[in-house]
Formats: sequence, C-alpha cells, structure tokens
Amino acid sequence: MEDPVVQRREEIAEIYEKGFLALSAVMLVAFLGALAYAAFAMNIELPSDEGQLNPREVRQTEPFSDPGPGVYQTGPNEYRVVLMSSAWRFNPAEIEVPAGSEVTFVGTSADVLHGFHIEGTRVNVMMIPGQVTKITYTFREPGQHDFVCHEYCGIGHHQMYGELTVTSGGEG
Ligand SMILES: [Cu+2]
Repeated sequence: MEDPVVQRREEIAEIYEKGFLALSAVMLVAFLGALAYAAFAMNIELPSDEGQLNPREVRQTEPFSDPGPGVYQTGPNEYRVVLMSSAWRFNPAEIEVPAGSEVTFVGTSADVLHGFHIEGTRVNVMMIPGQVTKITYTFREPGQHDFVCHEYCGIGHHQMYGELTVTSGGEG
C-alpha cells in the first residue's frame, strides 16, 4: 500500500503538469495567430533575398548596369525602383509615384553597409555589399516621405537621404 501523502503529492503534480501543458498549447496557438495576423492582416513581410552579385562589379551587373538606378513603371499601378546605395548617396535620391502604387524596391550597396528606411512605412532594410535586397510596399495616401540611411557608413552618413513623393495624380 502506497503512502497516502506521497499519492496525494503525485496527484497534485499531475494536475500542474496537465495545466502547464495546456498553457503551452494555448501560447503556441496565440503566437502562431499573432504571426499570421502580422503577415496577412497587417501585411508585414521580411525583405526577400533577390540573389547575390559581385560587390566589385555592381555597376556592371543587371539591373544596376541596365536599366540602371531609377524609377520604372512595370504595370498599371506598379513601379520598380532600382536603388543604388553608395557612400554617401542614394541613386535615385528623389522618387515620385502616384497614390495607390505598389512599389518594389530592388537595391544593393556599391561599397559599404548601408540602410534604407522610408519614414512612416515598414520599408526598413539593410543594403549589403554583394547582396540584392527586394521589398514591396503600396503607397495609398498622397504625401511625402523622407528616406534615410540608418547604418552608420562613414563621415557623410548624415547626408545620405532622399525623398519619396506620393502624388495624388490618378489611380491609373
Ligand atoms: Cu549611412
């Protein structure tokens, strides 16, 4: 016959164990739910890996050689910005798109590590030498957004900024 005190302790331990197992399951579902909400409802996504290139030959490599840095319309409401970061400027430093545009930024660095952050948006990526970064964002409201380099890149870092203008001009 087992000691009733020991038996009671084992029963209590089992209740706690089941409780914590249930709590772990609930938290797992809650965290997965939060992740799904961020990804689908809030449209938060990670910048995607567009491939690598030889950092010494950025200016001879597509799309940075051809068509080269700039803003290109790719569809009725779609734009592609080929963005070159180098000490200490962005090319292009001025970007203009109409409201409602889905803009895909394809960028890299021609020298050292830079950052690219468009204030007021979730566009916030690193520009890594040898790495091509891609991120897509839809600008719904007309307005102006400054964009800055947010990775310290040398003595001219504070001058490394640009401006993105979302014009009200047409949803077309
Ligand atoms: Cu910088």
